[in-house]
Amino acid sequence: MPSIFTKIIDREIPADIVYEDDECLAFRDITPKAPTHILVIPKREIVSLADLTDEDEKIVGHCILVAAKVAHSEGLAAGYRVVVNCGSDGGQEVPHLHFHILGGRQMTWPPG
Ligand code: DGP
Repeated sequence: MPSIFTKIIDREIPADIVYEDDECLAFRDITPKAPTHILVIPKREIVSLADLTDEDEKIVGHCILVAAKVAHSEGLAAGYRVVVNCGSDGGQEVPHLHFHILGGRQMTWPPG
């Protein structure tokens, strides 16, 4: 069954898309936890970090590079955080790998 993020990729549900290429999509989070909160996802359905295989090395690197480019284009020159929640203890709610870009405020450490 397609994840809600696959429905965003397929334009079955709307999203505020800020970047797209053949391999990935970036869109604004619907419940932002920071002034800028964008999700970068691979178009290929990968459930989580724990499901990665060797063949995913390129797409994961690509998503991180896109996250850095999107952060730059969003003007996050003061810094930002990229987060991947993995599994239930990691706080992952949507079973489609995604990289959170959070910025526009001071981040705290450790995260909750
Ligand atoms: P996580 O807890 O790491 O699985 O984060 C999932 C994020 O996805 C959460 O911050 C809210 C966001 N989200 C969930 N459903 C939608 C949606 O339909 N549209 C958008 N833009 N974001 C969504």
